[in-house]
Parts: sequence; C-alpha cells; structure tokens
Amino acid sequence: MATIDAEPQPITVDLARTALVIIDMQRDFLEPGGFGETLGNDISLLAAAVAPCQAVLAAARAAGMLVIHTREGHRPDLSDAPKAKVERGEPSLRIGAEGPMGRILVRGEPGHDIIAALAPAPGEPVIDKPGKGAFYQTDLELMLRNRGVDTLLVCGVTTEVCVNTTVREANDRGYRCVVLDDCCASYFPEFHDYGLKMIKAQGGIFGWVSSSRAAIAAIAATQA
Ligand code: C5J
Repeated sequence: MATIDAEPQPITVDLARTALVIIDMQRDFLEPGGFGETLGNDISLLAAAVAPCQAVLAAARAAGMLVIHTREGHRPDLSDAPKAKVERGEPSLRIGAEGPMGRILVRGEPGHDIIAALAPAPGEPVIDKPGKGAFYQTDLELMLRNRGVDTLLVCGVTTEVCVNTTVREANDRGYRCVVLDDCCASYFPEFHDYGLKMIKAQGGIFGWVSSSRAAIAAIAATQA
C-alpha cells in the first residue's frame, strides 16, 4: 500500500489496483506548429506538464503499474463525430479540416499521435476516445474493471476539459481519482487552477489533488 500526500487529505492506494491514466498528450495540443498553437494558444503552458508526466510514468512503469494513454480524435469519415461538435468555430479550424499536422483530431494523422516524450510502451493500452471523457464510448471501464482497478492517478491536458470530464465520469463510476497538478495543464492558467479546485473542494467532491513529487515518493516507498 502507498499513501499519497494529497488534498483534501492523504489517500492510501494499492498500486496493484491503481492505474496511471495519461490524457491526450497529443502532438496537436502540445507541439509547436500544432492545432493548439494555430488557435493562438501559448503551448509552453502545456509543455510544463511533460517532464512531471515523464517522471511519474517512469515511476509507474518501474513499479509495474497499469499505464493507460488516451487520445481524443475521430474516424477519418467523421462518422463518430457529432455534428454539434464538428460545426463549431472557424470552419478552417474545425475537426477534420487540414491542420499543420494533418487533419485536425482525426485518427492516423500526425497531430493525433502522442508526443514522443510520452510515447506508449509496448503493451500499454491506448484508448481512442471520440469525446472529452475517456469513458464515453470506449472500453476503458471494462479494462479497469477486469483488472480490479479502483484508483486512477490522472495526468494530461487540458485540466478543465478532458481531465475534468474524465475525472467526473470516473467518480460517478466509483473510481477514486488522484489528479497530479503539475502533470496537468491548460492554455488558460486560471482554468487549470479552478479545474483543480473544483475536484478537491467540498471534501474532495470529485477526487483528490496531489503532485508528481508526492505520487513518486509514495510509489518509491513501496519499492524500498
Ligand atoms: C482536451 C480539448 N484534450 N481541450 N481537448 O482537453 O479540446
């Protein structure tokens, strides 16, 4: 068992029943010249989460934990993309439009890939999700249930969108979520802050908030 220093209070986890879930660390959101930057966002805000994610990923792999990666994206024919999601924003920047790294949020395009620094290792599941939440129309829940997972360590981007949506979905399904603050990021620092505050408020209404340092220390303590 490992006890992670967290807010609103420390949480004790069984690493054999804990999965590290890394949300949407995709080239189009994080890399120079990607879709995120095309929209005028400061991608350095997202880059700050990469090194902490790498450190937690290394610790989780060393401890033999289940590691799951997610990617947001759609089939090339967009048959899994709701009209209401596609027909939003400037037409040249919509889902399926040609972006700097291929078609925006389309599976198989270079921008849809996970960044090299956090590339999934062989055998690590990659969940391709059509929505913001990682449970919606995916086999994530089945995978977690079959492996007896009860707790998720959650990292990724963006804090207020896909991380928050996934944590809310997980909370409703009975999973305990520990969100690692420095492993998440947003193009809007205030949304990042409030996204984390919303999770840990009211006694941890959706889950716990911790850090890469605290998670790594807790994992390392079980290995000593
Ligand atoms: C994610 C988004 N991954 N912000 N997507 O948060 O559209």
